[in-house]
Amino acid sequence: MEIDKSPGHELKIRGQAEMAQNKVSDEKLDLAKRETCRDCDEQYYDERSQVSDEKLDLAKRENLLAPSLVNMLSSLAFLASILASASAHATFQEMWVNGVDQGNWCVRLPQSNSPVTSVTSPDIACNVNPHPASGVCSVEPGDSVAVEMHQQPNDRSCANEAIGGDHWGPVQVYMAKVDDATTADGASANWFKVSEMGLPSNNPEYWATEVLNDNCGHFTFTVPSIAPGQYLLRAEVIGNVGGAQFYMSCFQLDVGGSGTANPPTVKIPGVYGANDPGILIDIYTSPKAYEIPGPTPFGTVSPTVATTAYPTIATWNTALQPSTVPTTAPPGAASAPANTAAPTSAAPTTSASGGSTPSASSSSAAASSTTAAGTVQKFGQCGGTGYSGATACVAGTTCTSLNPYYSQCL
Ligand SMILES: [Cu+2]
Repeated sequence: MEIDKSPGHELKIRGQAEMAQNKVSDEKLDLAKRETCRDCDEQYYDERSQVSDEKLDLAKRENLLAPSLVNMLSSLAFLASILASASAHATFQEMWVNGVDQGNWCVRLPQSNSPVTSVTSPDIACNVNPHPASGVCSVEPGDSVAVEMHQQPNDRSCANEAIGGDHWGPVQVYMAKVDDATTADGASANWFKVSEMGLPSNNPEYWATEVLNDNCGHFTFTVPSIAPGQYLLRAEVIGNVGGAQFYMSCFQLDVGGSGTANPPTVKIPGVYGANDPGILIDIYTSPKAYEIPGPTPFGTVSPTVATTAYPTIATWNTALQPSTVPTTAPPGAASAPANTAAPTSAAPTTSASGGSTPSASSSSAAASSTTAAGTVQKFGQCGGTGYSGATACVAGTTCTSLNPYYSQCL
């Protein structure tokens, strides 16, 4: 695994290692980690190797650590959060456009739910050798887009926290204009931020990741009035658990419409420094404010920190949450060209996701949602620009226009 060797991160790591040494024996720590992480062997081994590194680091530096710092960090809550973090990693897996489920059609799914921890690694752009996406999703300026995070692959249950284990921190969305979203390399793309949320309230302390957890993993934003063309979209959570953990997925988009903006851009990696205020932070001090790292979002204003309780009523209607991921193309979507591997993927392409790239002919949205000739099932497409399938909705539903490109039986 990667260890960020920035001074700030080492400070955090030393604190954790001291905790491990002072409060529990190696055996107990090991046992506790196993118990908190029965379902995630890979994470378990990752986290355990991190502890080993931490202890090594500690051995070299224990004389440098002030006793007061050890005491400060030696709270049971802190220990609990370290142990819990192993079972609570997560990935952005799905997307919604104007309330229509795109599934994971256009996401380059990460291979694991473990975080990236180095702000200088190319992996921080689009995760570590992600699987190729099936295709490209269509959006328009003004569309309401939601990205959806969960801890485990294909588990969309609202009963499970999107990202648990006290992974407190901001949620951010970046976009980058590219020539071809199916082949673009995120680490060399030119990114601008379109949405961010950090600490929406400090009384009580309430983080953007808690907004995710209270909304079944969904974070919703509006596509700004940017120039049409192909884009990568990067959704990110920074979970501050004894050192910043970066969780990101890149989605492949085709932006329509007639927007004209080409916002100023940053490079990822490059945009973050390990010592940035929002990255080098002791989240356990209950900060009253939080400086979100990276540039100011384009076209939106970040909310100021409220000093009253954040309304934690979910804005996402969990009754609509599907239990499975659709296997057909969402409306207006394009398939990835055959034989095109994901740009940054050096990994085997025989994985379940990589092997299931559909052919162009299977991307007709109407195909799987039409039961009998001319009858479209509930939630199936029944109209829209470029649509040539059945238009009659099954009894009890009505063909409803959601936008010029998509009508749905509702
Ligand atoms: Cu973690």
